[in-house]
Amino acid sequence: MNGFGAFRLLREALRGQTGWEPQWRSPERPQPTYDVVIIGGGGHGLATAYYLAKQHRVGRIAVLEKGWIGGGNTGRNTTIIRSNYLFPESAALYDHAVQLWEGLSQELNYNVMFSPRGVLMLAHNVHDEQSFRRHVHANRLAGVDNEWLDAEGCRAFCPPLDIHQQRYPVVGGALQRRGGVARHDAVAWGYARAAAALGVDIVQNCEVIGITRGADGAVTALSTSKGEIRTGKIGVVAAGSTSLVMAMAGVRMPLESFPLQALVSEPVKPVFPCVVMSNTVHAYISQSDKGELVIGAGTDQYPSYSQAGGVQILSHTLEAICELFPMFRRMRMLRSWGGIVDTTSDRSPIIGLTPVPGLFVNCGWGTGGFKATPGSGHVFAATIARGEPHPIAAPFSLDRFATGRLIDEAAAAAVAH
Ligand code: FAD
Ligand code: PYC
Repeated sequence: MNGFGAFRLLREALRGQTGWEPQWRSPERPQPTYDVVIIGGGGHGLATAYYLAKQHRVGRIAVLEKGWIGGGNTGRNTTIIRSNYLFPESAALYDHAVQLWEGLSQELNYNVMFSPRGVLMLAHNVHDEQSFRRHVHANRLAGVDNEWLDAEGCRAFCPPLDIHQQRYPVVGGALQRRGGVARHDAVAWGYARAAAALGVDIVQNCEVIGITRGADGAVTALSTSKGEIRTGKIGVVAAGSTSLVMAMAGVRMPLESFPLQALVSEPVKPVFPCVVMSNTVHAYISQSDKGELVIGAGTDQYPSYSQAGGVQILSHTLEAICELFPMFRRMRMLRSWGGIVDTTSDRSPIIGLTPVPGLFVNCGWGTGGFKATPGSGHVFAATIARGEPHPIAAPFSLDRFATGRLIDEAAAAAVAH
């Protein structure tokens, strides 16, 4: 911080922080009419609004958020970014996102702290090794970086890792060097600021409570906690609450909702250089720029809407982390939380049109949607604007659950769900 910055900080502290300018416009109430309304002010919804405003001439756009922007899964996730999925359709979708991550801070003129420090997925047995090697080959064929490391290679890449312990011996791992992490709330704030600058209304504390359809079945309006809004196009981007919101329009979704939990340790000096995931033991770990170890678990085993952390799940995960990284055994944990993830039966998202004219949906990212935020927003915006699926989004249509053209990414989804 330079001298001017320090002086401003002191002045604001002394006068009760009254001089800060908000980073984005956030009107208290919505307008009575919009051309497009996005339900959900998470990263995906805000990114959708940004690309709609920047790349498509669709008129007036609003993002309605029932709480505060980024307060859903966007602000609750462990920020792992990678594109090493098995099928070409998925590789195209997730790598589209990684390519956008690589230039996102410049695109938004906002530091989202994208840090491609490498994501290592550990193999503990022959089955893991076969599965990951298959992913490595498939990814390379699709032009996505991924490489197999033997156990010594894993240890060299991540020195805190104990590859010889008895319980979860490491036989190797798949490494995506372009993978990494970003700062989750900066992603929401960066998209919000850029979208608002292009004229998008971002209305917080505005819950959608009803969707109205006309005689032809098409959407015509929304009821919200801040009044009625007329609109002909609605994009539902309400992870965790998708089934509830879509039910307002009479659409039943092929989704199940589960809590997914994570926790952070006390902050320490930089000790952990990369991201490590172990699907087999349901644990993954990285270190934030604040110094906290960021640790996550698999989903709870039964559906619910509880966002509280549960000791039983977290203690299982911490036991596994302590086996893999014995040097962390004496670390103290600071806090834990959960977020509600919408999961599909093939562990792939749903992006596109719905049976209701004017109603579009983007959901089902399960435990892994943060990594897709820019790509998801980009292709969903094009889908809403044109009224037909963007080519990258086309395989992820809702009707694949009727046609049977599923994209089974259970192994690549990594965190069990
Ligand atoms: P959200 O950020 O949840 O946004 C949806 C918004 O809709 C919410 O803000 C909600 O308040 C709002 N909303 C809902 N109903 C209404 C309504 N009726 N009216 C108005 N607004 C409404 N993904 C990864 O890729 N990597 C990870 O490392 C990772 N780790 C995770 C760890 C945890 C603990 C959790 C919970 C998730 C993790 N994920 C991860 C998944 C990822 O967080 C999500 O897939 C992603 O953030 C979804 O983004 P979104 O913008 O769609 O959802
Ligand atoms: O999708 O890579 C992922 C992930 C890691 C932790 C939670 N989700």
